[in-house]
Amino acid sequence: MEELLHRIAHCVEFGKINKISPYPPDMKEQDGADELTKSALDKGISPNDVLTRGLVVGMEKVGVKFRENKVFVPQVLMSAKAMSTAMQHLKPYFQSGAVKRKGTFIIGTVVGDLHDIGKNLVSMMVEGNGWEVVDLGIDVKVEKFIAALKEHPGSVVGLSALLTTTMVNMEQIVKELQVQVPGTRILIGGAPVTDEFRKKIGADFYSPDPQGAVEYLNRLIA
Ligand code: B1M
Repeated sequence: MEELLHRIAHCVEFGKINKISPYPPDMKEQDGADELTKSALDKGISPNDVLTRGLVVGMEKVGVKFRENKVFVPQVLMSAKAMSTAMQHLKPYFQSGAVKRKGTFIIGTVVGDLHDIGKNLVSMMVEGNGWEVVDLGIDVKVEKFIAALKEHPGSVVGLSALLTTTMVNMEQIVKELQVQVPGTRILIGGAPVTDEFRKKIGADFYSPDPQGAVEYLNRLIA
């Protein structure tokens, strides 16, 4: 069992989706996250173990390597693809409640801003870490965050901005959320954002990268 979970983690870490996937070249024609996850479940390994001791372990390793500039965006995207392909096998267990998500994370790029590459990476890493992610997309107004919070009470909110002209919109969103849905935890990020700015606008946490976002969320439920 340990060996199989280790292989699943390895496939996610190196972005090996399935047997026919040519990437990475040194794993050509080997089973990928897809086949190994199915095989683990068929062998009776619990879906929770497959998730937390296999898939999530691989995704965490990628997050740390990305933070340390040891891998880059394309590798993270391949890992996320391997993860999401494997997750299809776990879907029925999530639906039946046999596997529980850690919590819900609502994320969006703030109003006026159309950049979504960084936001998508955060979204994928958080999802790959066992959280349910509600991705509201780009150019998101405060009303949409509030509506999502009403639908998913108690969720943590993530705001992304890439422009100096739109990071100021974060302030308005944070203030409004604090009034409309008090107690909501708000995490912010994006290239021009800093911790100093976070303090100024009263958000709860700033992360410069996806792994920091994952670690913050996991600390909240520890
Ligand atoms: Co735009 N753009 N862009 N752009 N664009 C930048 C951001 C810019 C720095 C380019 C430049 O001038 N050198 C500049 C901003 C200047 C500033 O305000 N300081 C700029 C500009 C000016 C513009 C336009 C105004 C250009 C124009 O039309 N005149 C326009 C604005 C449109 C709008 O949003 N209203 C515009 C448009 C675009 C495109 C649509 C063409 C395209 C976006 C496509 C897309 O996202 N689907 C685009 C792109 C691609 C860029 C650059 C080249 C790349 C951004 C990116 O994706 N980086 C960028 C220049 C650059 O960075 N070299 C630029 C990769 C990504 C992985 O990093 O998004 O920083 P990043 O995300 C990181 C972290 O920041 C963090 O994690 C991610 C992974 O490490 N992170 C979070 C992000 N969100 C987080 C949330 C968190 C936590 C961490 O918690 C919630």
